[in-house]
Amino acid sequence: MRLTEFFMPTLKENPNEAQIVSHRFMLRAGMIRQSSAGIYSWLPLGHRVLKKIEQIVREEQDRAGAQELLMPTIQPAEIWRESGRYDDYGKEMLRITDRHDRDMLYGPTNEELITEIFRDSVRSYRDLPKMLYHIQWKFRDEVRPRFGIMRGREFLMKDCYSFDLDYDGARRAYNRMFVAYLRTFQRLGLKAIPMAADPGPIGGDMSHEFMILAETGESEVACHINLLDLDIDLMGLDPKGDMQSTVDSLTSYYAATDEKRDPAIEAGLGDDLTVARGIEVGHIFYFGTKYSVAMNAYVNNEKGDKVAIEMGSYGIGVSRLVGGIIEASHDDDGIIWPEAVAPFDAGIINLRSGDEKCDAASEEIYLKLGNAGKDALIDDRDQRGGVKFADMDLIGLPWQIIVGPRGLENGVVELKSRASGEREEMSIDAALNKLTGSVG
Ligand code: 5CA
Repeated sequence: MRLTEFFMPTLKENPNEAQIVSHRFMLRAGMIRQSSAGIYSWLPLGHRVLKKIEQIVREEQDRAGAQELLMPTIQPAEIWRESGRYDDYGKEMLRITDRHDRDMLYGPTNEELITEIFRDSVRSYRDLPKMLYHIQWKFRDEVRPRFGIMRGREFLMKDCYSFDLDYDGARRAYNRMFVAYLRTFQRLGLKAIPMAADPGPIGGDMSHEFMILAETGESEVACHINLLDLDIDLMGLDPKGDMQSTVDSLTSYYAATDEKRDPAIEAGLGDDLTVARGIEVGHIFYFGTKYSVAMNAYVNNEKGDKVAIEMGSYGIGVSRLVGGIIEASHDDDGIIWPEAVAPFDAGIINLRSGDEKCDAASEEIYLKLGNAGKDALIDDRDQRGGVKFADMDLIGLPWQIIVGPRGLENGVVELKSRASGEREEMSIDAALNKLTGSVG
């Protein structure tokens, strides 16, 4: 992609409305644009990151054995009346009336809809277990939408639902998602700590929130310091195996979100306690038969008895993660994207656009990176070097290749790592080699 063609409306000034660093950088880098309070458009740079995160989330859900489907954003009120949540949900639910005067709503979550789909199609224990998920926009008319896409009114969520015959099955599904979440966040370059949580309006009696620690987190959380750098080999685990021992070892340490904190335990921990602020990037729930009983979702078991399906639900804040990653990975100059979610793999800074040699070298690097499957952004604007450096640092691509007339005379370009700030002069081939593992 060429910067002269790319739609990336950056801002020079810090926007007044942005109170936290992720919101500020997302607006300045032209990743998002506010449409109304808590509702955003995703511009191309932001959209690329959102899609990359979504894809990693999807791969880990698939790997855990969940199947993707897509439910609508608009739901009928009827099923929420069945579960009893139509009134409970209060003002957070955006209620809509269609032309036939039917009560509809913009879904804040999908327990009812998935339970309806499931009960209408499944009769026998042979159809269990199942895990179904989708990645879809949700709407919650939050009292205080803030921090940009971190607490939006419209936001993208991955929500998965598990269906099992009994408690043991449901527990296996919960554990599998628990580990899939840790893997997902690890691949996103994040350290997310599972913490005992309050299930809130979703209900149920077992729930964990996955928190990334950051000063700008919305809530105060506390945990045993050992959780801060626990090193468990998640990648080697059988994704569909029994995860109980892994989950047990992770939950054996004290870790609690604000509603679940226990002053007595915390006093006992002494220096082993860390209190910090956290951003909730995922939340998993086991709620047994809460929805299946209310909505009549039963199957026949092996003996022919009718039993209510055991369920759980598992959410990841996909759009919130974009902000969460920036909160966890930035410096004063801008974003530092982990490679897995960077909007482009590398930026090519052509220090003298219009100069035949600089243009040719930049093009060569761009083409060869593309041939090797790497996505690059060339800054081919007619701008001063300082502007180009600042913008490239702001948008945070992991690598910068700086092409200038003086370097080219000596047959070299500069390769800069955004994370470490280290710059190294090398030949074009050596730079390509370093980024792709082979000369294009
Ligand atoms: N049905 C369950 C799980 S599928 C559910 O709705 N859980 S939740 O309420 O905890 O939401 C799941 C995740 O969505 C949260 O962990 C959070 O990361 C994200 N999320 C929730 N509200 C917002 C919001 N207003 N803006 C951005 N992300 C949000």
